[in-house]
Amino acid sequence: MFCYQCEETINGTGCTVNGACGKKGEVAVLQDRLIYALKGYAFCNSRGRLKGCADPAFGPFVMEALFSTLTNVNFDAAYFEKMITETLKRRDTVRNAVHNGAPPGPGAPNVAVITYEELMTKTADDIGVLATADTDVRSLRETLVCGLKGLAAYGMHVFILNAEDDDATDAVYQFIEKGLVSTIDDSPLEKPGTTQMVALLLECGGFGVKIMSMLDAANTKAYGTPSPTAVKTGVGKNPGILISGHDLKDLEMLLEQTKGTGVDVYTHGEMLPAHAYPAFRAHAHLIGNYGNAWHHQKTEFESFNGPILMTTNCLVPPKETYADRLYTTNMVGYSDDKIRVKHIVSGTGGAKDFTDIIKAAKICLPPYELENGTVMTGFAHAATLSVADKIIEAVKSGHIKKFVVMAGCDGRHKERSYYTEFAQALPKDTVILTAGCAKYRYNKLDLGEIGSTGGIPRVLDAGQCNDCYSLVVIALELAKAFGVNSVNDLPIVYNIAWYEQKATLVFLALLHLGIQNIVIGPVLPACLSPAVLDVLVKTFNVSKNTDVETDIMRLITL
Ligand code: FSO
Ligand code: SF4
Repeated sequence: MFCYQCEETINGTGCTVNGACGKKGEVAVLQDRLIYALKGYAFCNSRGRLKGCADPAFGPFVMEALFSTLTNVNFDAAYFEKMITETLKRRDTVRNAVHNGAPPGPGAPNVAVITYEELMTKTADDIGVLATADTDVRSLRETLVCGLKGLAAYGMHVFILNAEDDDATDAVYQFIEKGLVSTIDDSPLEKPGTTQMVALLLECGGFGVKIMSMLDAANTKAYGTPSPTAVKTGVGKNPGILISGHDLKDLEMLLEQTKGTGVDVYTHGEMLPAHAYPAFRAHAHLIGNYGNAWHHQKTEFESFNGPILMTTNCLVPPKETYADRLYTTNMVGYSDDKIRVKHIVSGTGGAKDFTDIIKAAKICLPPYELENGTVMTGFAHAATLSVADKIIEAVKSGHIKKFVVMAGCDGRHKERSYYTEFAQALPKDTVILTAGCAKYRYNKLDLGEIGSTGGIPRVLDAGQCNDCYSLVVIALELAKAFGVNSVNDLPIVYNIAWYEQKATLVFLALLHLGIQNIVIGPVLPACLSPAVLDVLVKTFNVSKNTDVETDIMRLITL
């Protein structure tokens, strides 16, 4: 196997035997085969589009398949075998339609004709990341594939909420198709700096902005406008179900089905911002948020005592002590030699039956209390901009000197303590704007409020990682209010933490918006070759974080 799609990749270069995330080599090569099959499906569908016979279900299927290959989503070999079979079946249907049932000509690329049996003999060297020999072309292709995975993940949430806007959604699907096809185009490519591939990366970022805005609108339409909310971190006396991941529709269905059962519901990890939506707050049995970011789950799932529903990433291979209380849904899955995690399937119209989980919860002990306080969330764009006057006044009067965007992901490497220390070291006239699970490194610190104005907390959590969109809206509105031409002229700096491929998409989205001087860490993505990185440095002045003192000096003091 060879996988270097996430921050944890071994030695900063690539996982080659098993993944640091727990993904087995066998599953990694199945994921490579699925991606290869998807490229063939995209190729044939692009031909079908020209002839008016494209597969109308291409978009949702490809999004689900791409999402399943994101870090910490699916560890189940059988799932990938099924998806490869289905992808090839769909590819053949559309290819046959293109050729009116005739066999493809001798010039057809291998991705368009390879059979299941042939594909299952292919190794990572044949069809995976390293199959592209040129390191810069490989870098551009794999960065794009990571961006497409992020796009697919957010697109899937829009799809699940039935919030697709036909034209916009179709443009996203066509871009995913174009992006996948671009990775099998072996015609001579120009070198980075002027290549079409760099343009494609920025185009991917543009679609990232679009899909995050659609998801923002979909969430607000379905669940109301988020507002600042103090979420309890303690526990009640009833047994509970813990829901993790990003899927708000699953939370909606779970809350409905647990009503009046005596079973409480708690959020975990990236589900924390759900508490800020009026539709969820209305449920008295949604008690609070249990625990911290995803990588603490081995201890937190154990002490929770009740069932856990994992709706998206980030799943860590479970311990046997709680594996029988763990359930997956959507494209999440886990199985190994000893454990097969139970999976909840979708029925008609996406309906799910959580009866088994609720039944299991009833015989569990209440959660063991880990802490007992509150944590704030809900500073999405509408809430933050409703106090724009106060914020603008605080900037003008010098009470706020800088906004520091510290969005992104948390992770388990010990260097991540940098983010806690950086937040603590920031001067008191700075405000942290955050989204994503990166917030857990500082959202429980008492960093206080802004000087004399009061009422503006120094950490404003906009929500899940896709709610980075809110941070963009806030920046654009502040630019208007201050009458500057570009968000780069605002007193906003970026110190982003990344872990997986949704963060790659968010990063590309920021570049698409022309944001300069972004600092990322705790390491640079391994997929960036020196030449591609050089383009990003020269065009956007992107850099890696260093140490707290140096970064405070260069981002805040100077
Ligand atoms: Fe975190 Fe995991 Fe939301 Fe990611 S839970 S790391 S960027 O999957 O998706 O922020
Ligand atoms: Fe390694 Fe990350 Fe790939 Fe897992 S997802 S195999 S940790 S690079």
